[in-house]
Amino acid sequence: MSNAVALTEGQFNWIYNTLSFGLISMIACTVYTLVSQPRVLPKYRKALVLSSMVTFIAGYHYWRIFNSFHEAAGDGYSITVRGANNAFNEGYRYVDWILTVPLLLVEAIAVLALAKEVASSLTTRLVIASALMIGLGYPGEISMDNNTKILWGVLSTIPFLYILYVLFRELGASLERQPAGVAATVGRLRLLLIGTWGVYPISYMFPLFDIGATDAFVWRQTGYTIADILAKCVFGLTIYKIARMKSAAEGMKDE
Ligand SMILES: *C/C=C(C)/C=C/C=C(C)/C=C/C1=C(C)CCCC1(C)C
Repeated sequence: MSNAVALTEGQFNWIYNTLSFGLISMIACTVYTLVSQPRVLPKYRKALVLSSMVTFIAGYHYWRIFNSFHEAAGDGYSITVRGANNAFNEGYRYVDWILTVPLLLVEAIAVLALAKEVASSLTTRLVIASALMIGLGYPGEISMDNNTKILWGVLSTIPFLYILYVLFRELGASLERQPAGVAATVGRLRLLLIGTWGVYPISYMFPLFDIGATDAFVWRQTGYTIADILAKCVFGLTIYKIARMKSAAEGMKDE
C-alpha cells in the first residue's frame, strides 16, 4: 500500500481552494449568526448560539485540515496520507463531527421550541445515536482494507438511519404546530438535513469504488467539504430564517 496520494497540480489546487472556501464559509456564517441574535425573540437565540458554535468549531477544524493538507504535500503535489508526522490528518473531521453533529441536532430541536420533556427525550436519544454513528465510522475511515470499511460503515449506518427516522417523524409532527408560512421552511430544513447528511456516507464509500485512490481522495474531500458547508452554514441560515419568521408570528417588531 502506498503512503502517498499522487495528486496532479490541478487536483491539488482544487482541494486547496475547496478547503479554503469551507474555512471562510464557516467564519462568515459564525459572524452572521452571532450579530443577528437581537433580531429574533430571546427564546430562539439559543438555536442561533448553537449555530455559531457549530460553525466556529468547524472553522477551527477547517483551518487545521487546510494546514495539514498543505504540509502533507511537502514541496510537490503528492499528499502523504500515513507513515510520517506530516501525514494528512483525516482525524480532524471526526473530532469535528463528534462535537458538531450533536450540536446541530440540539440546534434543530431548539428552534422548534418543543415542550421541555419532548425536547429532552429527543436530545438524549439523538446525541447518543450521533456519537455511535461517528465513533463506529472512524475505524472504517482510516482503514485501508475494503472489508473493514464495509463492516464499520454498515455498523455506523444503523444509528444514522435511526437519527433520520426520529428527525423525520418528529419534525413532521411539529409541522402541524408551526405558524403559517413557517411549516414550509421547516419542511425545507428537513429536506436539507436528509439530503446533505446523506452525502457523508456516499463520500465515505468513494474508496470502495473502482475509481483509483487518487480520484477517491479528491471526491471524498470535495464531498465532505461541500456537505459541511450545506449541513452547517446553509442549515444555520435556515434556522435563522425560521427563528425570524416565528419571532414575527409571535409579535416581534423590526426596528
Ligand atoms: C457537520 C457534520 C455533519 C453533519 C456530519 C455528518 C456525518 C455523517 C452523517 C456521517 C455518517 C457516516 C455513515 C452513515 C456511515 C459511514 C461513516 C460515516 C461516519 C461517514
